This record gives sequence, C-alpha cells and structure tokens, in this order.
Amino acid sequence: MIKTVPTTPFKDQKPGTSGLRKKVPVFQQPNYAENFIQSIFDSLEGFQGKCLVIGGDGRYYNRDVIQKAIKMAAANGFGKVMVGKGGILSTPAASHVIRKYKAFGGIVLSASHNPGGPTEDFGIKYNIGNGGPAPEKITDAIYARTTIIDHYKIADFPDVNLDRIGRDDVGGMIVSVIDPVEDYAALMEELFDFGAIRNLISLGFRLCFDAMSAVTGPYAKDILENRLGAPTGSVRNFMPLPDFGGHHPDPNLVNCHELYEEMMSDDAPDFGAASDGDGDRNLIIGKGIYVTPSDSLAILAANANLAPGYSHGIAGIARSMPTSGAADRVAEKRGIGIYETPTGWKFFGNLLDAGLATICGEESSGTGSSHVREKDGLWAVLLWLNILAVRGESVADIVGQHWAAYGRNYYSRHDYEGVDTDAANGLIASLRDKLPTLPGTKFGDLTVSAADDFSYHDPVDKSVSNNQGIRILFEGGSRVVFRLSGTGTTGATLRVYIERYEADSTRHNIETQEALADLIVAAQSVADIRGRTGRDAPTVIT
Ligand code: G16
Repeated sequence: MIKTVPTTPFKDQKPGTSGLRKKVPVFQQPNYAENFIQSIFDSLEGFQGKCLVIGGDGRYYNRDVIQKAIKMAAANGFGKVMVGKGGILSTPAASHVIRKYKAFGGIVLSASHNPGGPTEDFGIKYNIGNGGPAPEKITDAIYARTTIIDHYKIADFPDVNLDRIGRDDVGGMIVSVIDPVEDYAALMEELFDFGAIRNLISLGFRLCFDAMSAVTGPYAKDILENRLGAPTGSVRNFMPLPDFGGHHPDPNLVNCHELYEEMMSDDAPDFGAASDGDGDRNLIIGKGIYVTPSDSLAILAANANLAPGYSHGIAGIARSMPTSGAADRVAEKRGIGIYETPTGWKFFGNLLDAGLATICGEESSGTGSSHVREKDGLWAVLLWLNILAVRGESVADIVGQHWAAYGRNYYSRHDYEGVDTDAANGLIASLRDKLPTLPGTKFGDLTVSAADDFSYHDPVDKSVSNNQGIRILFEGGSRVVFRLSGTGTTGATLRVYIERYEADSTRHNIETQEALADLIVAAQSVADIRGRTGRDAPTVIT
C-alpha cells in the first residue's frame, strides 16, 4: 500500500559541496529525511521501473534512512533497489555499482569525513547514472523542491532484512541485498597488478592501513589482507561502527597522528595509509615522509602507466583550483590536458565522461580516475602499492625523484574551524571587494601580480560557476587562496591554501611551514584573519 503523507518544507535543506549534511537530531525531525528524499525523486525524470542503488557508510542513523529510502523508492515507482548488505556501500563502491549495473542513480548516506553518532553528522547525497555526484543543475532543482514540498510518498511494508544477501519482491519492487565488497574488489583486480603487489608483500614489505572504524574496513581487509596477503592486523580499526569508535574519520595528520608518529619512527612500516568515513579520501605516508594530496596526485599521474589499467597512458589530469600546481607540471611535460575546476568532485564528471581527463585529484585528500565517478581512497592506496611494487623504490625515493624532475610545490592548508558564520562571510566579502586594488600591493618581499574570484567555465556543457574561491597570486608563482568549506555543519570553516614553487633541488628539504612563512603572514594580513575571526592560529594545519 502506498501512503501519501502531507508535509511542510524545512528551510535548511540546501545541499552543500557534497549533498545535504546536518546533525543527526536535525535529520531525526519528523519528515526531514523524507522531504529531502522526495525532493530528489521529484527533481528526476524517467526512473519508473528502473534501478536505484542505496548504501551508506554505516554511521548512526544509516539503517533507519535506508529503510525509509527503500519504501519511498517503491512508492515513487522504481522497479528495483540494490542495497549493500548491512546498509554498507562506500562512496566509490556505490559509484561502481551504479555504473556496472546501469542503475538510474543512487542515494548515498554519508557525511563523509565528519564525525558520526547520535549527536554528530549525517548526510544524504544523490548520484546520477554515470555514478557521479549530481551536478549543480540537479542539486539546485532538489533544493528548489525542498522549499515548496507539500507531500511525500512511502510504501507501507515491513523493514527489509539488510543482513541477508538475496533478492526479494517487496511491495511490487525488487530489493536486491548485495555484497558491498565483491564488485569493487573485482574492479581493483582489473586495474592493478595484484601479482606484483602480492610479491612485494611476500618479500617483507610492511604496510598499515587505518580504516578509522569507518566504511573502508571490510574493503581493505578483503583486498589488502585476503587478496594481497598482507599479514592479519595490517588493516586497523576495520569494523565500521555507528560512531566510528569516536574517531574523527577525516584522514589528516591531526586525526591520524598515531599513524603519522609510527611512520616517522625508526621501526616504521614501509607504507601507511588511511581513508575517511565513506571511503573516498586517502592519506598516504611513506617511511619518514608524508605525501601531500597535491603531490600524490602528481606522482600517481606521472606513474599511472605502471598499472595495467592505465598502461596505455592517461588522457589528461584534472585538479580542483585550490590543489597545488604540481600536477600541471606533469601534464605539461607529458603534453596532456590539465583542467582546473572548482572544489567538489562533481565538477570532474563531465571531463571524465568526455574522456578529457583520466586522473583527478583534490587537495582535500581525494584522488581518483575514470574507473568510477567519485574519488576513491583504496584506489589511491592500490595505485601507490602498484607503483612501489614495479619501481622497487621507497616512497621517499619516489617523492624525492619527482621533485628533482619537476620541482617542488611547497603546500599547506590552514583551517579555521567553527568560525562565526557572519564573520567568515564578511571576511570573504571584504576580500572580494579588495580584489581590483590588490595587484601591485606589497607584503614584505612579496608583490601581488593578480587577484580574482575563481570562475569555472565547463568545457563540456559550457556551464559557468562563479565565486569559487579568492585567488591571490604573487610574482614568482606563489599564491594564497581563500574559501569557505561547503561540508561543515557547525559555524563556518575558513580554509586558507598556501603554495610556493621551488625549482632548485638544493632547496627541497625545507620544513613546509618555514618555506611558506612569508606567504602565511601575507595571507593573515590581506584577509585580517585575526581581526575578523578573533583567531590567532588555525585549528588544523595540513
Ligand atoms: C567533499 C567533496 C570534495 C571536496 C570537499 C571539499 O568531500 O566531495 O570533492 O573537495 O568536499 O570540502 P570543503 O568544502 O569542506 O573544503 P567529501 O569527502 O566531504 O565528500
């Protein structure tokens, strides 16, 4: 039986960088999740009888919303739902399942790298048939719908058993509960030389992977330990828990400080890595060396041809604007395309679909390729392992040689979290007002050469996205970028991205914050961070 339930709009359902993210108690309000899911369906056309993929990162409230989404999919006319066992599907695995089974789209329940638990974060995002995040055209339509919604449709049948793999006819719709790992692991076996990695590990190469009690645990356990032979215990915190065991599943140097310290110790393993809540981000640390996401993107792109899935070379590289220019140097030397997009994986979709880019990456610990339409944490780990196995060199050697060949882009991101929203908006607005007057201005020895608010012109669908971040470029190629996070749920997070290029290899071993010191001072001064936010220092430096 299908029920039509009257409802009234909520005022706060505007999707951010990656779907709708709010605290769990917000999502627990009567009709809140239902309104958003119905608004997604109301913004789509032509899904009658088709398949919808549903899964999430296992965080608190995941199972409840999955049951709602299944019943609403049935009521709205989908013919089939594919859902991961236990309600689990990592974001990249969901993307792959959508593509492999030619589903109409998918609903992924996650607040990504944000903490989970009864008072922490939850999220809903919609992915389209290419497996990627819904483009702005669709998220704008979803938001518009949330502001006028007056009813939703839900089928009245008992909850589906999510813990048994199998297929059932439920209320006239097929519900297929699938193994969340199998299809994804098979894809990884196609892309990478598992034999070479297995051999490397059998020769005593030591790795550790921290799944942060989030969704990548089952994937990493199966792939790294079962299929590649890493000793039991190489994958840590592998059980997805509703509160991530209290971990903040954002794989940065603050949240992964234990792994970092271990990797810097004398007895460090050869390779350390971590992923986030929903499995799309990655952290890569070699023995004695942290690899920045921007460097990782450049190094993976430069060496991708060593993996079977990319042995014919790559068509082009795409990076988000705040990501360092390290990848640009690889593209330039190889004579392949380089694309600079706004922050947000959705902007890579058209470039990947059109075959313009093969590898994409963001400074926010996201790297991925055309194999799916999301960033993919384990993919990055496996490509690194494949490269290490083929080259037979350490992470530090590979990074050092890369810098020697291409120069080093010193890079750091300073985050000011939980800033008053009005203060943060005021800071950006005032920078925007100042832009025309900045060129020629001196900050110590630095002189501004150009300043703008980044606009992206999509080369494929010709759409234009304005106001994507304030860029201040200095003579000599250094820059600072300011933008507000689109993924936080408490106050505002100001992100300041700082970059300097150094060609001279005798100057590649300076401590990063030291190498960037004058730019950091310039950034504070031009934006008056202290005056406007009351903060003396960032909360997180990566
Ligand atoms: C999301 C997007 C990423 C983007 C990031 C930016 O990441 O999927 O493509 O780089 O947000 O975050 P912010 O707006 O906070 O800087 P995720 O991992 O949260 O889905």
